[in-house]
Amino acid sequence: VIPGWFSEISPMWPGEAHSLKVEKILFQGNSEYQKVMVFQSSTYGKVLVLDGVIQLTERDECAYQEMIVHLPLCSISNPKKVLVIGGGDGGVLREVSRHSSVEQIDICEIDKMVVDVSKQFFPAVAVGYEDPRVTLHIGDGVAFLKAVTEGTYDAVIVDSSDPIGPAQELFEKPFFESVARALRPGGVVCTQAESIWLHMHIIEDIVKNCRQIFKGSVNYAWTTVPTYPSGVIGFMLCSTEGPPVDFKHPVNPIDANDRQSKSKGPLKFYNSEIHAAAFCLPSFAKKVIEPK
Ligand code: AAT
Repeated sequence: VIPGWFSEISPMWPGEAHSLKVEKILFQGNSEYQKVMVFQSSTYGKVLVLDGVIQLTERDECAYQEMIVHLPLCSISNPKKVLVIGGGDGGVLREVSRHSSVEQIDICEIDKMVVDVSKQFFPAVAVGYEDPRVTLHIGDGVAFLKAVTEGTYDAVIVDSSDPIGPAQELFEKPFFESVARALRPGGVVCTQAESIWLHMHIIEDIVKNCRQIFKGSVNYAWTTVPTYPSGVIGFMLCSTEGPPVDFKHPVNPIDANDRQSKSKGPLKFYNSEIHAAAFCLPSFAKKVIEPK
């Protein structure tokens, strides 16, 4: 550990640790669930860290939040009811609220401290909470989904932390089953699905479970986020049985229906070309995820 630097050390990426130079620690606290820290970095703006793992930086959060939202929402026409699991920082809400067809946005985040700290230190991210369509529920996403009436949502977005700690169950089969139940026929889910460089075994497991549960389509997409481990992160995109969803050919372009973009600023990362490209996999990953 180098003095004055933050290093992201975890058994989930043994033998490597990305480091950022720290200008100033702005917040440190222990919530009921995890250690919460915010620091000012030299080159990536403010950084939110939970249990030693980077959740977002001001400079590159756009890549993750825009992709995890617009990949699913641009793949179906007219999304109306959207559920977000995790995502307490509000960045996913900010992106969902760009879609003018959406009428209801529910979010279930386990840790109120993440919400409060984001509102205090990341106003351009937490701006997502200002949309009147948003209802915040503080609680465990697993329990929340079990109580949802069957067929309620057009889309579920699982913006979860890594499967060590409170998010562990969000990567397990029973959770995916309750997501499928909560979706209408032809509804879509997009979940944070780790890195093809580091976690092929986790991805293989998720893919196997999803193929059993989601009778529509099952796809893996990925993007670049420089401050996430290995610099990339992936998403599992699935649809339930019903009207078919072709994730690789978006039917609901965001450029056409971006709403209130003044308060939120314009899209910085997502566009239709990058949407299609995100589903192209390197050969080593394709062999596991899409075996012929
Ligand atoms: N928006 C980008 C940041 C995240 S946040 C992940 C959120 O999931 C955290 O706020 C965490 O408190 C919340 N969370 C964890 N477990 C649960 C649960 N069981 N129910 C509801 N919310 C939960 C993603 C970072 C990705 C990091 C990649 N290395």
